Amino acid sequence: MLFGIGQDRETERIPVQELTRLSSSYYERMKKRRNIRDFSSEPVPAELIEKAISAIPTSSHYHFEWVSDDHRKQEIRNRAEAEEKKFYEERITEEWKDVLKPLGTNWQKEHITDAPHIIVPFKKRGSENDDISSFILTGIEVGVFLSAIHHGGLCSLTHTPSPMTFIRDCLERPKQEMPIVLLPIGYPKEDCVVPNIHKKPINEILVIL
Ligand code: IYR
Repeated sequence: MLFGIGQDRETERIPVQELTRLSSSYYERMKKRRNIRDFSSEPVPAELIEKAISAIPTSSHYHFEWVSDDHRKQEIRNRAEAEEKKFYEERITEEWKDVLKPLGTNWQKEHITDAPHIIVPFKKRGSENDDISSFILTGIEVGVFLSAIHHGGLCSLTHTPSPMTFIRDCLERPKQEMPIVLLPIGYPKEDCVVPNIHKKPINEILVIL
């Protein structure tokens, strides 16, 4: 049988009032998600990360690598900092300087070794035609993962060293896989602060026709 009702498919029609409550509660929770850069080295329950990975839809477009080993994290940090140093000291444009100013970032990337875990999603390269869609699909999977991580009370950072192909070599992944983002996961340091920036109001990002 190719199709079935699916034991794991949500089939129950939830009353609208309850749906409204659930969606407001999701919104209230998600609006508190922030990228953090100051991670505590305190261990986090591995099952929270496992559950968040399990929440991602299964697909053949991606591979996730989970790094907790201190030596590997140090190696990734050294290589990321070498790339970022070139970016901040040589390649940065005036436009990028303006974008990054409120974030206060620089080439130093303590979060890679401070955070107890690093997750690296890889997009698997297919034929030329499906390359863009597999980027998009992997991005969607990363979004589901980040939402689940936040829901589980953990913090994350979407770090995109550029270029980041070195991560593939550090983790000995095959050439047809492209790392798309580096995600430190953990608890915030006690004195962790985030930039005082706000999400755009919905009417600035949405047009209803
Ligand atoms: N890769 C640099 C610059 C940078 C890029 C993005 I997209 C950010 O959201 C923040 C910084 C860095 O990580 O410092």
